[in-house]
Amino acid sequence: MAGSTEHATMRAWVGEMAEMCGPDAVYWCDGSIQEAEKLTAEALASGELIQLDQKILPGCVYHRTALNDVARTENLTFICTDRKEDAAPINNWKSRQDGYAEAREFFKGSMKGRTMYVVPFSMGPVGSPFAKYGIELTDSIYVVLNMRIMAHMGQKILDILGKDGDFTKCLHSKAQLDIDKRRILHFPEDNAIWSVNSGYGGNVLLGKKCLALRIASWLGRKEGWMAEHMLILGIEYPDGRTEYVAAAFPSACGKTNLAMLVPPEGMKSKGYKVWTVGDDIAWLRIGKDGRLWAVNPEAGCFGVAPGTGLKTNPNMMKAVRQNTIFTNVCLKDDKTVWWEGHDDPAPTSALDWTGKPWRPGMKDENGKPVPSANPNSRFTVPIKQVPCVSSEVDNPDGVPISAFIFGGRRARLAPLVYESFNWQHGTYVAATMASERTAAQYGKQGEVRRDPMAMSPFVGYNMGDYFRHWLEMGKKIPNPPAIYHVNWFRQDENGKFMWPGFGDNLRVLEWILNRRAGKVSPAKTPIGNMPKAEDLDLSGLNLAAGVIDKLLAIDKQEWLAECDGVENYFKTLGDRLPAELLQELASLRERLK
Ligand code: OXD
Ligand code: MN
Repeated sequence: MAGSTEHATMRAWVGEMAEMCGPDAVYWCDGSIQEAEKLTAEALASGELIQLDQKILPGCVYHRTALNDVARTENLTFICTDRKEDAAPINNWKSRQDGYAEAREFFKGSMKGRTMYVVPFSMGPVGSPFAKYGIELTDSIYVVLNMRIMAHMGQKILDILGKDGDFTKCLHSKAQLDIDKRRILHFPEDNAIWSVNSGYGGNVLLGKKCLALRIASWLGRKEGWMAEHMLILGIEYPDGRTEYVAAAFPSACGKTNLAMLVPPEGMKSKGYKVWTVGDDIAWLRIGKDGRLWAVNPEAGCFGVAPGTGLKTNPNMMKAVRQNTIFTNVCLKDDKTVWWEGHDDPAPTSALDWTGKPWRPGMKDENGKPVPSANPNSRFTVPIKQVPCVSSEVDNPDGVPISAFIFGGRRARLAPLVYESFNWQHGTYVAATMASERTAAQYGKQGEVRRDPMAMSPFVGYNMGDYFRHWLEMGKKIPNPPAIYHVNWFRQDENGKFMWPGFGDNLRVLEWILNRRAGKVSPAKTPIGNMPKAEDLDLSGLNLAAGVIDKLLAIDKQEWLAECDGVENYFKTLGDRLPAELLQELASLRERLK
């Protein structure tokens, strides 16, 4: 099929890429259901996909990636700019020239015997002032079908681009899935992304991390808006009003669960409801009313399966009953799926994510339990299937944000919640956020890893310039969101979590919104404003005596030590670190004395 477009530069670029990659055919996707059915049938026939039980899981399919291709490969991900300092100091860097030259060799002839699919897509509601358009060329049907869920895709994008509209040029080839030749390259100066030798979502669904965060953060700085690694959540009050918050957490902090939180009984009966606008990425612009407005650029969720169950995320469990692509989970003999943390009992006989027979209790040669699903196994599901999806999810203007919430996983130090004094202080709080390593990660347990704004793998330019952009945006937003820090993971002397988390986190969000509404006054502390215990609704929680005081306690010595850690971290960020952040550090030290 030719693809109905008169966009001459687009056609020329597709032709040039096809020449390099050498596919047997080029197919322009129209985004229709018929097309998706046809491609699915082809992928089922070739073994790229496996059919699941269509009575129990209608519209669902199963996919396995290569064994060495199960997660984003940050060490193989580069920002390619003419000057190194424009990408430094956190990103891997290559010059534009070197990036293209090396990858061209890997792409040459890589699609021989395959079809090159041309996937026109929009991040953000089509036609919205927030929307950014892209064309992804790929030799993977799995990628086409995932992009169809994760973005708005098809002929309508070509229509809106017309003869000369701007778009991000995205090129992907599985090639040989050779890890030594795997590269995820971003060329922000050319508005282009090249990804080769991977088939894992985060590396190959180029609209997601590559475009909607790395390239978009670059465009946002240039054009005066923000691309952030944030969920967007609406909280409906008993009186029917809805306020929106956006929140950023590093991985393994329950971001998707927070985005779909179920209010605890007491708050449900008060009349609170929660609505999901987005679970991973927010694009934010200053609205005519002087507030910051957010859209979710994605149309689907690419969520981590293990740990998802009716207790942790009942909304997601309902969402993935149909039209879902499961990747690297456990495949049961009855052609349904399972993973660690699923509510169903473990299957007595199944294939694990690598395709090998699996049974409960299996141990590896070192005596360690063998999981049936890869720890980073995923489901790809349209966000509209989430029962608590917001009616505003397609609103081209987005939703107004009342608060930003940042958090990490800290066994000590950080209290349950605190409020920054102003935007500049909030930028400092977000820029210094951190998590302690858990047993699930390599390295020394308890060691603190800084992950500014949960964006360290996703800022498409210099980190100091990114902080500068935050500070500059703050000056331009007449009525900015207030900035909070939360910690759901504080532990007692015995290493037990003190806060129940999950739905009960709404109790903290309620305090935040009460603060925004001026209904409660805070206790002022050196690190920020904190709730008075009596202003948190703890009814029905049965917290042991003294626990809430511990959750809200601040140890000045620990905080002074934290300041030393921050100072060392700032030293690694180079000379573009804004002086304002050093001032904030100095003021914090002063307040702690
Ligand atoms: C994700 C991530 O997949 O942050 O969302 O890695
Ligand atoms: Mn993410």
